[in-house]
Amino acid sequence: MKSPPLRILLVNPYIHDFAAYDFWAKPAGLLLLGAILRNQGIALDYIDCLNRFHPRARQTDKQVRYGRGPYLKTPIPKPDALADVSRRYSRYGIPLEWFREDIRAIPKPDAALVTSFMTYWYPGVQETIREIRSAWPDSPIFLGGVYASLCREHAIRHSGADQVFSGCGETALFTILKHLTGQDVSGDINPDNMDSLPWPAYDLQSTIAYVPLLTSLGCPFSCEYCASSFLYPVRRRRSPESVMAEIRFWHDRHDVLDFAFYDDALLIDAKRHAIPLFEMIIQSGLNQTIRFHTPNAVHIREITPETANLMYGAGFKTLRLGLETTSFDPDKRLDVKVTRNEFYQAVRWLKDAGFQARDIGAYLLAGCPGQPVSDVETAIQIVKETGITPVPAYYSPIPHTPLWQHAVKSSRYPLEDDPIYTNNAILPCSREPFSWETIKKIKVACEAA
Ligand code: B12
Repeated sequence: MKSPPLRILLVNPYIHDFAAYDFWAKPAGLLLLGAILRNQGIALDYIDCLNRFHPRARQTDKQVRYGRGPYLKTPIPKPDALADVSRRYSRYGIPLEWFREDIRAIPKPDAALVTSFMTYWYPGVQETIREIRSAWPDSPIFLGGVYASLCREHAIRHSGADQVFSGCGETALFTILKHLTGQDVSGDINPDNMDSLPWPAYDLQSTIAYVPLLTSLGCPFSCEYCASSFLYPVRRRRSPESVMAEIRFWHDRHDVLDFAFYDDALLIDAKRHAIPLFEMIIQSGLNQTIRFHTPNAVHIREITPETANLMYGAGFKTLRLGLETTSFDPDKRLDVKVTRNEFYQAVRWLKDAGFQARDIGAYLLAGCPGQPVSDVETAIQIVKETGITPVPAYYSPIPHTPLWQHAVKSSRYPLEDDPIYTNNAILPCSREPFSWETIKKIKVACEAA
């Protein structure tokens, strides 16, 4: 097919927050769109405001364990809405001057595509869009991603983008291309068939410290606090062969050693999905050199002696388990996934398979509406008895989830007025004004021997 002579700029925006860390966080969706555009013959520029490996960044601290590491940061004033929070607020990412220079160094784009993640990071999205606009006032700016999907109306009013796209980016992309070229450009991809999609263009980065793997979309559970079933109502999966080919590609061509699974439900229906994939990895021999991580957590109930042995054998190094809470009361709404015995058993099987306790963490929700701190402390105790690490996951209220209305009622902030209040760092659903006390209590409980 004849390619339209276009040039498109992709931008991963700044984060404004009290804390942020590159915990294998890459804009997989935006770079997937980049790969589709590149296959259409469209010229691309990519600016990653969060690039830890920017050529002007100091060479120290580049590579922390397994590719993770701290972002560059610049302290900035807090938004007025968060004035009562006694913590420092920063712009995470490259200094603004570097961004300004980089953006003026590229040829004028026909359009800019900006992605977004956490709802409460929208000030970083606004700032990024403002900078693009000031450099290229005539280029249309399109916004998509998680914030654009969860807070569509807010993004339309406040992001500064010319158009906001919620949901599936592949479909949006063809609308954008039609708008820019006047032609139908659909290529041969079908968003419902993940195997028809190219692999995200991680090679647009200056350094590939690790590669995220997305082997499936969606989750069969609908936990009250989670937006997965709103964002991906239909579950889709790739074939194990396609995932294996992608792993091989990044390792063989780009020497990538660390891979992070982004799936919401990696181990679900393991017989047809994860197990054949893990077996292929073992057969390939790549398990001797590469390492896998599950920062987005796996379902504890799906850990069996078989999956535990295969994960260990395939080269999984750091594991996060989705425990969430240990108030194992079937009427409570946060713990639909697992019982106490299932948790103990899963940890035993993982250790028997060869995992070191220190490489396994269990996520525990903290700061949910009506959740007493003592619940979290008990959960921390239960996790510590097994020798693995409790990892607090501070609750961020998310629009379109079942818990949202309850969160709105319990919060001391007007959550519906401004997504800035959904920042999990300020425990928005606890009744008292922000104080370090609760967070300190949880930290101390996690650290105590
Ligand atoms: C992987 C993941 C992570 C990774 C990092 C991801 C990253 N890149 O930063 C890790 C594990 C580190 C992580 C951490 C957290 N996460 Co998270 N994460 C996800 C997850 C599972 C997938 C995101 C993803 O990559 N999806 C796949 C890609 C392909 O999708 P996508 O980016 O949305 O892109 C598609 C479209 O949006 C669109 N698109 C994207 N950009 C653009 C641009 C344009 C112009 C267009 C047209 C389209 C478009 O096209 C793409 C293809 O269709 C989502 C849930 C989900 N299922 O989406 C939660 C999610 C985003 N995370 C969430 C949360 C709460 C967290 C944590 C705060 C958890 C905690 N309590 O500790 C932490 C904090 C992160 C931090 N502060 O750094 C929440 C968001 C909450 C909020 N208020 O916004 C989500 C929604 C999960 C949930 N609980 O419901 N997360």
